[in-house]
Amino acid sequence: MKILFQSADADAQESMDLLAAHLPWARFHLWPDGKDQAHDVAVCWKPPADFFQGRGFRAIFNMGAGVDALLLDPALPADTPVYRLEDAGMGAQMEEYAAWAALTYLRNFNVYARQQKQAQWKQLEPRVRESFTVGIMGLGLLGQRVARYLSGMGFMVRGWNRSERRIEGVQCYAGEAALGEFLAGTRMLVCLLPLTPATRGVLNRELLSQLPRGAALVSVGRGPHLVEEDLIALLDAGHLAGATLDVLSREPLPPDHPLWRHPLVTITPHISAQTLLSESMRQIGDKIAAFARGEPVSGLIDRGKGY
Ligand code: NDP
Ligand code: OXD
Repeated sequence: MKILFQSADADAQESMDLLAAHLPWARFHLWPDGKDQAHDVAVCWKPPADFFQGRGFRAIFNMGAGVDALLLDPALPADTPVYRLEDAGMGAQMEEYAAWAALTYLRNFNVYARQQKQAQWKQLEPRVRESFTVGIMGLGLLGQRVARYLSGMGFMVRGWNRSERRIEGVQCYAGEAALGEFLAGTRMLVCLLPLTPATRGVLNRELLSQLPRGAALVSVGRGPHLVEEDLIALLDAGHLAGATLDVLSREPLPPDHPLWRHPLVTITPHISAQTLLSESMRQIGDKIAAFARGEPVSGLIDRGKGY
């Protein structure tokens, strides 16, 4: 089997070497080496415009959970199966990130950080996590992990998803009709949806206004879910108390973007769940080995749904 390996990240060679160690029987090229040869399989992350042109891959393995950028590539062959990373060490990180945000908003640590800048010594009313409800949009692999983790910590947790879910300790809502009820009781909203035509711009003024006054937003899915000017307007109006944004409409976020300096906004550079090379390459190695044996491979993207 011949594998064309491409990564926009600096550690492309290291990643490919790790994968090659799992698949000693395969032959590898690191893009753009071997670009004029035929390959059976592509392993890629943020491929350049000419990566798919005229290449008859039998399968494509995405080195990430989200495939939104890949599916927008006009040269992506329509009938070639695309597989994504499933958790691969990202779930534990997402749990930590959501827990950090939940504790921050529960205990007003963001407010105390602002107060410190003004040498202000002022205690706020205490709150307990049993009455602080975290709502998670998207109960897929990562959303379910976050839901279970926060529920285990003692937070009230609810989740909203396209299809019905049953998760112990988590109040589950499904479909558009249940969205309003889900939002009305959510103090901290975590977005873990994939980016698709149906979810682009979903975090807009209309939706965020349905959260109770004083709620917070944690955006960790993809930047284009959020209409950033709507968020700023709701923060400035006092409807939302804070936003923790790990994904932005433009990454890196330009230095002059108003979100950088907004007092109620915390920004991290797309690190809520980073790719762990060793776990990711082991998983992709297992997927390619199963594919080579003609066995079913998990993590297949449904092109119709867009994730
Ligand atoms: P999954 O595909 O496992 O889960 C997606 C979930 O979203 C599914 O439960 C799906 O519902 C639900 N969903 C999809 N569309 C809609 C919709 N229109 N309305 C309601 N629910 C919907 O993905 P993962 O959990 O693995 O990852 C989620 C996203 O997290 C990724 O797509 C990626 O964008 C982002 N991500 C961000 C990272 C970061 O560092 N910031 C790291 C990794 C991922 P159903 O069950 O019905 O299909
Ligand atoms: C992913 C990501 O989708 O890192 O895997 O954002």
